[in-house]
Amino acid sequence: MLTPSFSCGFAVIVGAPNAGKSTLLNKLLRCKLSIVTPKPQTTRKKITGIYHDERRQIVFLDTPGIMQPRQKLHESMLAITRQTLQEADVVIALIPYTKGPSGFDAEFSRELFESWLKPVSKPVIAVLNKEDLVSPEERKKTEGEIMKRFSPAGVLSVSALNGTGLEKLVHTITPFLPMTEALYSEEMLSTAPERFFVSEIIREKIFLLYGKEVPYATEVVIDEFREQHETDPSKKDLIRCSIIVERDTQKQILIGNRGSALKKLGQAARSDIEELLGRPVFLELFIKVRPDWRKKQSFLKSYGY
Ligand SMILES: Nc1nc2c(ncn2[C@@H]2O[C@H](COP(=O)(O)OP(=O)(O)OP(=O)(O)O)[C@@H](O)[C@H]2O)c(=O)[nH]1
Ligand SMILES: [Mg+2]
Repeated sequence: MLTPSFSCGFAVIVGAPNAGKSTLLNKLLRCKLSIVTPKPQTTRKKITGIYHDERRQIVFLDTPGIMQPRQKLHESMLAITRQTLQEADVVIALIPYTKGPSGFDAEFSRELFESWLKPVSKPVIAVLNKEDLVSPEERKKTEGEIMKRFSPAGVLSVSALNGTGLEKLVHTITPFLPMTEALYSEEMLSTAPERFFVSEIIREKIFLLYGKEVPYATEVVIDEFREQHETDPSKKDLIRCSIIVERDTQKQILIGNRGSALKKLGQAARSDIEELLGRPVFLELFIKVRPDWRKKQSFLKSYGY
């Protein structure tokens, strides 16, 4: 009897900020691994999510959105996206449907295919996202247009938000993966450590709770993650983190009137962290001012960029 074939490889998700890359990763994995907010440039680092089923293992890599860099932090984010593309067996070019005559951002898509994907020489599947916003006729027309202009190896539409089209996406990806056994054991959802996800949850809450300026000027660093429950189950784990901002005014905004904003942030973050870890934690947040950290190589490096 023939053994059923098994495929395993890397699918890198790239696209503009807000295209829905992180939403797609989470929906495919049925787990909230990558943070999602309505604000662009939410994701700053590579996020690994491992999809398993009986026929394949797909290591999805979510990346920072491609934009015009306006500071050193952006350059570091784009370098992460560029490096991650090198790992791909197949690239998912995620293009959201937009209102307007062409149905998608034609100019950005040309830039994506010409400047980013062509030099990488990997098979590309164009995935049109947010299909919930358009009619079936518009979908067909835009898919045809994308195929005509950029000749990807495949084109299809999904709604990362509603989960439609994802089964087809998984099937479309599979032929591009090497036929080889699984790289990771079945219970593994990611290769990143818990503390990384903890810092991302805090960043997400900052994006959701504060206005326009503060989230972009903020970084979160875990200073201490003391897993006390292992030695003494009656003790909660202790997580101490620094929230880095660029200016004192931003620190004041984060703290809010008599600490009310920071308290809200801490509560929202702790609740999600406890859900992720499946155990109660003490969360301590400290705010530090590091002038112009986004422009300084030494800071960026120490924050993992
Ligand atoms: N209507 C609709 N909205 C979606 C869909 N997918 C994502 N969104 C929304 O688009 C916004 C951005 O989603 P993200 O997943 O954070 O986008 P991203 O591409 O990861 O963005 P960056 O990390 O900033 O590059 C969020 O408000 C999502 O809820 C979709 O299929 N339909
Ligand atoms: Mg994202």
